[in-house]
Amino acid sequence: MTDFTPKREDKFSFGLWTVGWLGRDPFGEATRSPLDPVEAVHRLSDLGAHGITFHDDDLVPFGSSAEERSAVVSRFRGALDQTGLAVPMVTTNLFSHPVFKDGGFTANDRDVRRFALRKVLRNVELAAELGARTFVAWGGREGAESGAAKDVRAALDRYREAVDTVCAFIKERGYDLRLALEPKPNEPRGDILLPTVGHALAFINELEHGDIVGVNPEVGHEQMAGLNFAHGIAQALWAGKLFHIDLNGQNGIKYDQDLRFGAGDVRNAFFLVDLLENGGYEGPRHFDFKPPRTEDYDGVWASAAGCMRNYLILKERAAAFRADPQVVEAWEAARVGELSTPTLGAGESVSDLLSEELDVDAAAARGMHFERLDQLAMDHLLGVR
Ligand code: GLT
Ligand code: MN
Ligand code: MN
Repeated sequence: MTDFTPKREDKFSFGLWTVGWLGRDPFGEATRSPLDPVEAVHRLSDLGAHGITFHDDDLVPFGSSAEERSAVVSRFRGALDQTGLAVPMVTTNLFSHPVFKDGGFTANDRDVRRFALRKVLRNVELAAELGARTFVAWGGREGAESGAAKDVRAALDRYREAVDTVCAFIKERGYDLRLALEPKPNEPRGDILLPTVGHALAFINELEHGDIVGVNPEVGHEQMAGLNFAHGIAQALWAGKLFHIDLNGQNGIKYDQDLRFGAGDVRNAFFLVDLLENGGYEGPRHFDFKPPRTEDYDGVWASAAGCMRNYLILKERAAAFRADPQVVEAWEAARVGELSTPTLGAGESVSDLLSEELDVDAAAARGMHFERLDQLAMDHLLGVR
């Protein structure tokens, strides 16, 4: 057993907007004072994180001049150089300013769409300059409250046009950058376009430059829609499209809670970590959470440390589960491995299949032994094995 101390090679990263969230919500004012991005870099580095991510506006306030921007970026870069913290991902804020009240890429107002695209292209340059490999696009304002106000098919045309334009720009400049779309079902819009991992994957298939577009699913966003997050992640991995991930906690179908990782559905978190560790995902383990507004900065850093600690605990529990001989036996009994055998044998024809008979009563009577296997998983998760 380890002491669950995070190390750089664990590839943990945090959004500047997470530890920097001031606690402002629709019902109340900020409960914390602003956090200097340079301080965030140092604190995260001390906690053992590997990277920090940000929206353009988290680092460089909206409307800054070119001089102000370069002063802020060079000060931030100084902190990165001093600590060795990386910037694995950068994203653009197309949701806070009132100009984006009807969206960025899919706003009905064409001037706004053109402004949004310029804002993203400029931020792509900054991402490349800081060595980011992933560029996230969360379209929180791309949606509607009213069925009459949005032509969804036209909006998807414009969404596709924007994403393809950004990707063509990335390729033209030769940047080593891929785009990751982040789905969310609702909030802040009544209904958001590309609401789930499945919708985003289908959208990517319609793109001209889909080869460099994948997804950045967030735990709570799929769970807000009542979906099984680990299943969504498995499908994204299966499609070769899991470019990045937002880890946090959510308790069921309600507002976006953004709890620290592990604080929501812990069973799903266990199977998720098992999948990430064994399913070929090699990207950052990125936390997108909001330290509750009850906390002062001590609580913020305790919350950030808790995200990483919970991931490492679940990783250790998943490894113990897989190494348990009784689990191996229970897997066998549950025929888990049998699902990897193709349904038709090599060279077998459909007529061979049609000529075969099954004793359906005998097959129907066979128990699947899933409960024993699941209880072993619970025992490991709860730490009693
Ligand atoms: C915003 C949202 C997150 C996204 C961020 C990236 S911004 O905080 O709630 O889920 O990942 O744009
Ligand atoms: Mn997110
Ligand atoms: Mn969220």
